[in-house]
Amino acid sequence: MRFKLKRTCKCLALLVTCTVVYLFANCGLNGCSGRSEYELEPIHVADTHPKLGQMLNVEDFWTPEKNKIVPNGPGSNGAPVETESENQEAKDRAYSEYGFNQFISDKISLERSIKDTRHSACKERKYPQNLPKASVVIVFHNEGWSTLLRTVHSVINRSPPHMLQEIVMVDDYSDKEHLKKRLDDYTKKLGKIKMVRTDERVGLIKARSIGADNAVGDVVLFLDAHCEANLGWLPPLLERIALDRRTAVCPTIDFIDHNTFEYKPMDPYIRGTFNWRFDYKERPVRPEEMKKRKDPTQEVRSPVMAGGLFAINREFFKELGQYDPGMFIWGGEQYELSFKLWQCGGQLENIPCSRVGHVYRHHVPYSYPKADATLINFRRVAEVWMDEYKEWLYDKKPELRNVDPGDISDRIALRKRLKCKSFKWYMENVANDTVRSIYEPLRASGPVRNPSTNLCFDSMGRKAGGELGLVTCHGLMGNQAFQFTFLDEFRQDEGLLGC
Ligand SMILES: [Mn+2]
Repeated sequence: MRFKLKRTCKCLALLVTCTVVYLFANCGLNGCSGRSEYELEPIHVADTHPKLGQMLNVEDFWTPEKNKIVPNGPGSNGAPVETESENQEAKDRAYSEYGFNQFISDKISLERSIKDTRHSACKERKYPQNLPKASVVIVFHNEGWSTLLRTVHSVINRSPPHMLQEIVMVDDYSDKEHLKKRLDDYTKKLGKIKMVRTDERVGLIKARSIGADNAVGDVVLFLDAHCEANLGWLPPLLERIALDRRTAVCPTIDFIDHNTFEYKPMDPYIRGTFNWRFDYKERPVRPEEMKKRKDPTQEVRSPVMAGGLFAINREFFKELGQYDPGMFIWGGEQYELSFKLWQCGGQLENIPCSRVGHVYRHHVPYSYPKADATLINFRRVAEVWMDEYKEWLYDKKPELRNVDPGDISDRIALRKRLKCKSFKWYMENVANDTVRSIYEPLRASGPVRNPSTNLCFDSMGRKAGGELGLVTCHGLMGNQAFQFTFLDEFRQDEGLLGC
């Protein structure tokens, strides 16, 4: 998955700092009326669904004896595993080879238990018995043994067997010995595994297309090669697609620490979006929307997917032209998919009750032969899907103007054939309250002053993620200039933060 984590983290950290300051300023110690805990009101209490058959709790879909999850041992229940100082060298080697602490991963059971991070209402909720079958597609290139196989085992152990058609593993030309015969022999014993190998390095996007072409299930479900599917993860995804074949869904992505492999829950009530430099961003559901929600299990409409983990009806995916075959390696494909989903009659949702942990790498440990791949991909997205709004992107990322997008006539023909809506429609109806830009009007800007002390918030020149200071107001803006946006964010100017 292509998270620019460092940068995202810094910006998120600053946002969190600012939000805390903002909430404290507005709500004080007595709490505020923002995001309160839901009343428990499960909506799926019926015993049968008119089309999809008997309704059951996830735990009742299959016999628990078949669930081989290992409850004890290092890392069980998602606990962190520390590296002893004498193993520092092995850890460093693992980082440079894999981009995360594969040394520690190898010490943890391939079938370890993890925390059930779902809201309690998810466990109460019932799901239909007759859901479509998923083909899980996992692309890998020189992945470590234990992270790859833990992904596979977690899918097999935590999916109702009658909902899992197969796991299509696509080896994008790995050269590590453990990913050859040893992997073939191992996965043959597991059953349900289809191994596909490319005969040259094709990159993530093409490898995923190859995976989808080899899938036969009703739904194609993409996962990264270093994930852990959590309890009950599959039915909530498949249900949404069963109810509307043009809905694509993303699980809530939990956080697996790249050093200790600790499994941590993430906020499920978030929406994916972007800025005008095409950095992927996440924004919480607005407080007024949170108040309207009746049920904590309810899906969250999302303008953009993160890209690594999602599920879609296989036929609908074909109708949408799958991944753009003119794109290279990775980067930008999540925008193409998300924009066309929305513009061409589909929709995209994040599902709070479906949880999948993902190891966020420290760095990508291998290089790609094509340095400008992401820029080409961005340019293709802009030219095909964004109409006049492409100028907003080019203003912020001027190097895109000089990139040759290649032949896009097929994609434009696809957009015409599917009678897709304009990007303006997308901006006004889908991404309307999530895209932050210099174009967005502010509610307020200027210094934040306590009149009785004449002290002002001050960034103290610290970078994103640093602590705010409180110093005498100088009235010169600079480090004391803040903005309050219509997205309820309290922040400094985006340009100053470099995010
Ligand atoms: Mn990843």
